Amino acid sequence: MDNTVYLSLGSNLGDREGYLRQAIEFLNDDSSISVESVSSIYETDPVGYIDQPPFLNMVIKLQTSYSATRLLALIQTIEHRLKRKREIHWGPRTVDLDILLYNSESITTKTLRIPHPRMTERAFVMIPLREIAPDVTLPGWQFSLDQILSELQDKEGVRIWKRKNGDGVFELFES
Ligand code: PH2
Ligand code: MG
Ligand code: MG
Repeated sequence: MDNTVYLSLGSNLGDREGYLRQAIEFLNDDSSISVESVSSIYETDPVGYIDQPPFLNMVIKLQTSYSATRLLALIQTIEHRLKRKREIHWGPRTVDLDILLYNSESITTKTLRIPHPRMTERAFVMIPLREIAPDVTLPGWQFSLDQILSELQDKEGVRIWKRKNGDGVFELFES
C-alpha cells in the first residue's frame, strides 16, 4: 500500500454528513486501501453552478496498492452505491469523490487527470487539503498551498462545519 493519495469529498443532497461517512467507510473496508487521515468538515457555497444547496466538503489522505485508474473505478462504484445520479453538470449530488493527488505523479488518460485540473482554483478543496497536508507539493506547481490559497477569492464561502478534534480517522464521526 505504498501509494499516497488525497481525495476530495463533497455532498449537497440528503444526509450530507452520512454520505461522507459512508464513502470513507466503503473506502476503508477495501483491503487494498487504508484511510490515514481526514480533515474537518466544511460547509461551502456552491461553485460553478450556484443555484443549488450548500455543500459539505472535506479532504482525506489514504494509502493504497491500487493504480490511479483502478482507484477511480472503485470511487465510481462507491458513488453509484451512494445513489449518485448525474443529472446536471456540476449540479447537486449525494456524493462526489475526486482524486486530487496520486503520489507526486502527473497523470492524463481519457477519463482521469491528476492533479485534479481545477483543484487550485477551489478554496473548498485547498482549505481542507492544507489542514491535513500543509507542506504537500503539487506536481507542475512551484507554489506552496499557502501561496496558492492567498490568491483565491472565494475563501469566505468555506466555513468550518464540524471541526476535527483528534488524530484518529473516525472520531470525527463518533461524537
Ligand atoms: N463540486 C462541484 C461544483 N461545485 N461547489 C462546492 N462548494 N463544493 C463542491 O464539491 C462542488 C462545487 C463539481 O464537482
Ligand atoms: Mg467528481
Ligand atoms: Mg467534483
